Parts: sequence; C-alpha cells; structure tokens
Amino acid sequence: MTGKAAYYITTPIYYVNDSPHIGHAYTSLACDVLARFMRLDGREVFFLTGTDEHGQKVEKSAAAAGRDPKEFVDEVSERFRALTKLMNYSNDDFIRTTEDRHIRACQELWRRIVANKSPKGRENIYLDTYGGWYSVRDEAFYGEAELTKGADGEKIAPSGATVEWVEEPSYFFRLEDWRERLLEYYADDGASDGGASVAPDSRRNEVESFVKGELFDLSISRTSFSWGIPVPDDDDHIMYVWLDALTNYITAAGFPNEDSEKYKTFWPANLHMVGKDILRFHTVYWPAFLMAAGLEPPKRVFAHGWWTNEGEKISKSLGNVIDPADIVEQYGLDQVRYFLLREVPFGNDGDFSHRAVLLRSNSELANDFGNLAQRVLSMIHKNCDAQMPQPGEYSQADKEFLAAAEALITSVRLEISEKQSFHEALTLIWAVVRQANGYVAEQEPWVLRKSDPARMVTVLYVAAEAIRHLAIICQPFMPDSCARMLDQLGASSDKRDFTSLGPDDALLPGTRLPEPEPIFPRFINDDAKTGE
Ligand code: ME8
Repeated sequence: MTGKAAYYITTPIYYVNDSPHIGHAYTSLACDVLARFMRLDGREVFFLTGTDEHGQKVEKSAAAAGRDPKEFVDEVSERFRALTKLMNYSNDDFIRTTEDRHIRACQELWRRIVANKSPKGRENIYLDTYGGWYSVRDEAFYGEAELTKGADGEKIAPSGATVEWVEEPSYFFRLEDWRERLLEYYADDGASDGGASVAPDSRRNEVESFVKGELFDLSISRTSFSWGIPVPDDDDHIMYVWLDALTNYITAAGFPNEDSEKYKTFWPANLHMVGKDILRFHTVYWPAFLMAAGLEPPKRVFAHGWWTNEGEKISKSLGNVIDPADIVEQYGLDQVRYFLLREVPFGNDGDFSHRAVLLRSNSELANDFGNLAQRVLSMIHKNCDAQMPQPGEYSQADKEFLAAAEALITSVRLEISEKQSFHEALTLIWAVVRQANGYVAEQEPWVLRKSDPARMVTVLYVAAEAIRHLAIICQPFMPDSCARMLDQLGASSDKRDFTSLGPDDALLPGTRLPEPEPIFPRFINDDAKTGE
C-alpha cells in the first residue's frame, strides 16, 4: 500500500530478567526495517519497543540477584535500551511497564472490560479461585492435558518449561464468550489494508483451531506475590502480567486519552511483530481484551520463527546464547542486519552459523554489491575527473537495465509492506545487483576507455544510477552503509526517499565525488574464528 496513511508498528516488550540476545535483536530488527521502509515511502510512522517489567519471573530474578525489584528493572531495562542503540533501531518510543502512564492505561482498560458485558450478555470479569498449573518462565497457565512428564517425573509445559501448582483467589476473563468475534477477526483478510489479521497463514490456522476448541476462562489476576499493577478497587490482586504487558501497545498510543491526536492517528496498530512462542497471547487474549473494552484490535499480528545456534536450541544452560554485541563487533552492524533478514524466510525457523554469516558477507555484500559500487566509482573517479559525468544517449541495453532498477521498488514494496517477506525483498534486490554486475561486465567500460570514451561515460553513469536505486532501496536494511554509498555517489541528502527513485532525481552530472572507499569489507574465512 502506498500513500500517506500513518503506520504503527510494535515489537514485543522484553522481559527484564535476561540480557538481550539474538532473538530480541531479530524481532526488533524486522520492525526497524519495516519502520524505515514506511518512512522512506512517505508514511508517518510510530515504532515502539520497550521492556516488560512486572510479574513473578522478574520478581524472582530480582530476589535471586538480591535486589529490590524496581532497582533491578531500572538496571536491566537499560540493557535493552542499549540494544536499540547498538542495532541502530529507529524506534520513536521506548516504553517501560513500570511507568505511571502505563499503570493508568492498564487500570482504565480493566475498568472498561468490567463495565461492558460479553456478547452473551454476561460479565466479562468475575472473581473465583484459580487452581491449576502455572509456568513462571512462560508466565502462562496450562491445562493438565497440555503437560508431559519430565525426566524426574516433574510436569513440563509444551515450551519445555516446568510448571507449578497454583491455587489462589483470582479474577477470570470470560474468554469463551468472545469466540465468535475472534473467529470473525481471523477471517478478515485485510486485502485493502495491510493483509490478514494473523500471518503467516500457518499461524492463522493454528490460532483458529485453538479458538474453535475448548476455550477456558482466563485467570487475569494474582494474589500470591505483589510485583505488578493493582487491580482497580481490589488491592489484594495484581493484574496477570500478560494483560499488563499487552496493554503497553495502547499506552504508548496515548490511551486512555482516545481524543488525543496520537491515539486517533495510530490506534489500531498496523502490525504487532512477535515470535511464534507468543502468538496466542497476541492473537487470542489481546484482541479479546480489546474487544471487551470496546476498543479496536490490532490490524495484523505477524509471528516470526526462532533461531538456533549452529543447529542447537539457544539456551542459557547450554551456554550458547548469542550476544548481539559480539557478532556486531565481529562482522559489522549492517552485515548482521543483512544476514538476519536474508538468511531465513521470514516466518520460518533458522540457524545462525558463523560460516553462513561469512559466506553471505563475502559473496553478497563484499563481492556482489560492494565491488560493484567500488569498481564503478573508482572508474568515474579516475576517468571522469572525480565528477559525476554527463551521459550521452542511452542504448537499448541502458534503457532496459535502468527500467529494471526503477521497477524494483514496486515489487519490493509488495514483499515488505504487505507480506513482511524481507528475504524475498532482498532476493529481488540482489537480482538487480547481479544484473548490474552483468551490465558492467558486458559493456566493458575499461575497454571503452580507449575505444569509445564517450560511451564509457554513459555506461558508468547508467551503472551509477542503478547503484543509486539499489542503495536507496537497501537503506532500511543497512542504513549506515547505504548512506555512505549514496554519499560516494554524490546523491543529494534530501533526495534519498522513495519519491527520489526514477529519472527525475537522477544523479547530477558535474557533482564532485569523494575518493571512493570500500563499503563492505571481505572477511577472511579464518577457521580459528569460526571454530570449524
Ligand atoms: O515474550 N529466536 O519477552 P521475551 C527468535 N515479555 N526469537 C526469539 C528467540 C530466538 N531464539 N528467543 C526469544 C516476551 N525470541 C514478553 C513479550 S509483549 C506484550 C510481551 C523472541 O523477552 C520471542 O519470540 O521473552 C519474543 O518475540 C521476543 O524475543 C521477546 O521475548
């Protein structure tokens, strides 16, 4: 979709019991690329990330560290803020669930859910006693039938986490009454407005069959610990951490001030990006809570897959957690950003391996793209007096090649804005990168230098124009490297958005060019470094 409609995109807010790892970096990276893409496409964007700071898991982690919970969350939250800087995310806000604005929003949401009746005319929330299994690690309740037996006879949740028996007074949300409304919500294919409400399709099928099955009322408050947001008018209860956490998305949009410009502009959110493990919370509980409060559900939830490390599940106990700071230091930020979105079809699981990062950095970034720019710019520098040359008349081959570069944005836009197929978008872009290399190889400007210097100039200009298109379109993925490439091309800094694609804002002949420098280094495949 093009046009100027506002776009609100969110990452999950991260639990502050942990340090940032590659999984956290991945979800937010996908959002960042989408946010940058939408801005370059002329849309007003609000990109939110932040930290999820309440609940039993965080309370336990603080206690284990011998710290007061607030002091603990203040410190750990900063690590996630640092991640946003490290990864060069362009988030517009960083929300913390311990902030007053959020506590206010949660309590108001609760009140509204209480004030409204369910579609079956019943109270949405009622007080009872919860007796059942709870996993602190997942912050989730499980039915007996979902559990398996561990090695020592302990009960294990489908996620692999252990569960404990919980019995305490609790408020319940009448989830079952919202089944029909939820099914209608999943059926909306959103063809004119950003796609289906749950994506990819396999995930939509998964939640649909969950909701068609037996739906238990959801326990939404806890009484056996205190690190959470008090339930309005009943201080003995704190809200279930997922109800609290999910509400962050409307807090940041200005709720409960629904008359605010921000709320009117950005709610409902266009896209909640999540990992597949938290699909149910976002596509069942969250829309049901919102509908019960009389608010609109998000337009779309996209669940991506999980990363393994060199074939193994990533876990603290295996000691194979990948710290984004380490790989950024080793390979460079834009190389990591490119790799994470290129390596795996977005939505599928994928494996991180040093060999794969090296291969892609060397062959696709250094060889295919970096060399292309370096060769063309060096020839211009040497043979055209370090200025963007004035091209002569275009040949048929020039026209066809430039037309392919100019058409690229249309197919890339479809893959990114509507399908979140980042890998497909990169495949399409790289097809043009390869076409550009083919063009230069075929036209042989180094031969033309002697035989037909005027034609050489045209060839170099056409190649530079194609590189400008590629660098503009790649900006969301690799902002710093593309900015450097556009600087080297002498592309005006206010002509780098998608409206500048096409011939009207073409590179200006006569522009002085700096000495070209390689943008993407080649990595030596050092066995010691890869551990292979
Ligand atoms: O779930 N590969 O927070 P979180 C890919 N606080 N993604 C991974 C991953 C991996 N190996 N490991 C984790 C929470 N993730 C809640 C969210 S939102 C209202 C509350 C992803 O810190 C995971 O799928 O445990 C999730 O999207 C994100 O990291 C946050 O995980």
